[in-house]
Formats: sequence, structure tokens, C-alpha cells
Amino acid sequence: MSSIWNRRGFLKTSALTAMTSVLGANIVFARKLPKGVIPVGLSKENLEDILPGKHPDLIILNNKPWNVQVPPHLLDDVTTPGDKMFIRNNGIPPEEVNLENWTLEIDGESVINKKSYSLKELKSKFKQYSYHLTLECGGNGRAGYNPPASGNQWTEGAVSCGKWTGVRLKDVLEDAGIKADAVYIGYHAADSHLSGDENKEPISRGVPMAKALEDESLIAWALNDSDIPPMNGYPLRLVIGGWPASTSGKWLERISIRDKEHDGAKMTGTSYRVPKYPVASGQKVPEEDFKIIESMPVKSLITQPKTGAMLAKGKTLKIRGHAWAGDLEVENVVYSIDFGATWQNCELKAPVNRLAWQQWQAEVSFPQEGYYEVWAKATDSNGTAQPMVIPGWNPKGYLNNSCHRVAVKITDS
Ligand SMILES: Nc1nc2c(c(=O)[nH]1)N[C@H]1C(S)=C(S)[C@@H](COP(=O)(O)O)O[C@H]1N2
Ligand SMILES: [Mo]
Repeated sequence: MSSIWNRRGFLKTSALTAMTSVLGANIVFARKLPKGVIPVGLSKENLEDILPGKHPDLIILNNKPWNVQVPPHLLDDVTTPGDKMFIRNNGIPPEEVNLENWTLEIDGESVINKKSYSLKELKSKFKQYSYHLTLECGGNGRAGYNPPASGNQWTEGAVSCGKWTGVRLKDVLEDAGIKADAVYIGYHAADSHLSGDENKEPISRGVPMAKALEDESLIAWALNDSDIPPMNGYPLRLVIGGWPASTSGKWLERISIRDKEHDGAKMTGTSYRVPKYPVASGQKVPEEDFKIIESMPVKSLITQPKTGAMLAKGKTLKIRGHAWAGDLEVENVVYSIDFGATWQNCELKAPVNRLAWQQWQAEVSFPQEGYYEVWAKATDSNGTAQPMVIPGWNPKGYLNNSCHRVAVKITDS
């Protein structure tokens, strides 16, 4: 499934048939549907039919481009399966991927020898590594801010931690040769701009050299020992754990070694940036007062129970989930059932490897019947804890790492 659109911009017959059956009606003007536009009537319908390989209970926030989040209880696995991996597209994914012709170029002002590698060369020339890496969209949690920030209204589910396999970015960059004046890398990818303008890239971000040269920064071709799902970057992507997932370029075709901060699409202006100082809700902030988001803040997720759980009085409730802290480790996770008045310790596991999320769990008793909320709060190795409610507002609605809350009702019988 590289695309549901044929080369002439019409829906492929197979996609049209699937949509027709989901809608329970013929799409009369199907031939007039502009390329990339999905009927709105499908937005809440069975996802598997329109995005093969994705779990049907994922939630579509946008279909042009695709932005799909995952309900927290579906993120219960230690290793996120491909069907439960969120989708954050800024443009239109490549329609056809030809593995034989796919190449990765290394260029830029600060490369010593420009290089081009086929997928075969990448796989045979360099040592292969696998890491579990947490990828969270910088805008995850945006829906919690007031005044609302424009953009996809993610709640909790724009995070994943899959097992990625590939080669180290540093091995490839060093094979091409890095000049002493290198400061940043920037990626270029095969997806196209929503406007259809071939000279525009939907997104082209990157990281400083120090992050690029970390052991865990990968050029990956496999997720959980299988091909990367089409919407998550097949056949090749960058995976930069712990940083805004926007730095993990999907459908990767080229990496530039830059002698300055990369200035690709969504690197500049206020994209993926926050004010350098705390601001009041709704405050206007001049562009020069923004800084690029680097390591993501400490955060946790309750994956069991699902919010709205019911339990009979006297029974204990097993709660569990994940916690992560950007480049740092999570030091502890606590939970509260009294809206943060008191906190109890959870059991916390070490990460499978650096930059992987960590599993926590606890067994909870409730004093009497009634409505409760379970709140989880993680603290990182620097001693910084998640804010209980909403952290400082920022104009673009990034980095909401407030405590995840689930509702629990204790019943009489
Ligand atoms: N080529 C390309 N890479 C991309 C994007 C994109 O639109 N195009 N989106 C980025 C953003 S903003 C995020 S949050 C992650 C999402 O990764 P996923 O869709 O595999 O979960 O991919 C990043 N890499
Ligand atoms: Mo993102």
C-alpha cells in the first residue's frame, strides 16, 4: 500500500471499492475528488479499509495530510507494533516506492565526499543495530492548551516506542567524511508538498551534529523486524529517539551535513520552537524569542486501565503504563487517586536501551465507592517532574507533558 491514488490522481479502484463498502453508498462524484482528499464521511469509519495495516480503533485527526493518533489503552505494548504507531504526515507520502532504485545521498557544505548508497549497500557496508526508541510528536497534548493553538489537536496518542533496525547515522556520515566546520544535519525526503509545488518540501528538519553522532541515531529500514509501515516512512527513515519526532525524517532520500543550523522547511520561524522564556496564555511572542525544541520533556502514559473503568468496591486495580524523558532516564513514577494531594510509588523498570520508554505499574486500592481519577507523574534523572495540570502555554502548543488522567468508578457490587 504505497498509495490509494493512481498516477493520474484518481482513487485506485481497490480504494474506491473499500470506501464505497464502508460508506454503504456509491461515491457519485468520485472522479472529481481532488488527489489526497478523503471523503469526510469516512473519517470516523473503519481505518483498516483506508489505511491498510493500521488498527481500526486509531483516531483520525486529519486526512489531508494524514494525522492519526492512538488511544492510550492501545499503547499498552512494551514495543509498539506497526499497526498502533501514530501517523504524523506534513505532506503526501510517495506513491510508489521502488526498492531497487531507492538511494540515500549524503551531501551538504560540510561533507568531504558526496556519497550515494543503494539500500543494498547500506545493509551490506555498515554494521546493523537495533534500538527501541521513543518518538513523540512535539505537538502531542496540544489539545490541552487554552487559548487553543492551531494545528492537529493531539491528546495523548502521538507517541510510540518501536524496535528500529538499521545502521548508525554516524557510521554513514563518517564514511562520507565530516568537515571540521559541520554543525547540523538536515534530511530531505520523498514526500511531496500539499500544494503540489514540486519545488517545495513539506518538511526538512534535522539535529545538531552531537545528536546526529549518538550511537542510537539510526537510519532504519525495519520496525519490529518487518518493513516499516508505508505511512511511517517505508522504505527508509531517520530515527532520532528522545527528540521531537519531527527530526526523524520518513521516506529518507538525502542527508545534508550543514555548516550552519539547518534551514529546511519547518526548521525556521516558529515551527517546532517555543519561547525562550515563560509567557502568559495567549501572549504574542516575537519570532526572534523562540528556540528550537531539542530533548523532549519527562512524561508518562497510563495504558491500563482505559479511562472510564469500573471496579467493584473492595477490589484492587492494577494500573500500568510507560514513562520517558527525552535524552534522560526516568527516575521514578508516582500515582495519585486524590487529584494530586498525595502520591504513591509505582514499580519502575529500567529502559531496554537508552532512549526507550520505561514500564511502570502499581496496584491501587480505593477507600469507598465513587468517582476517582488515577493520575501518573514521572520525574527525570535531573529531578524534574511532570506538571500536574497544564505546563506553561506557548503559541504553537508544543510540549504539553502534564499528568495523564484516567477516570475510575468504584461501584457498590
Ligand atoms: N518525510 C517526512 N518525515 C517526517 C514527517 C513528514 O511529514 N515527512 N513528519 C514528522 C513528524 S512532525 C513526526 S511527529 C514524525 C511522525 O512519525 P510517524 O508518522 O512515523 O509516527 O515523523 C516526522 N518525519
Ligand atoms: Mo510532529
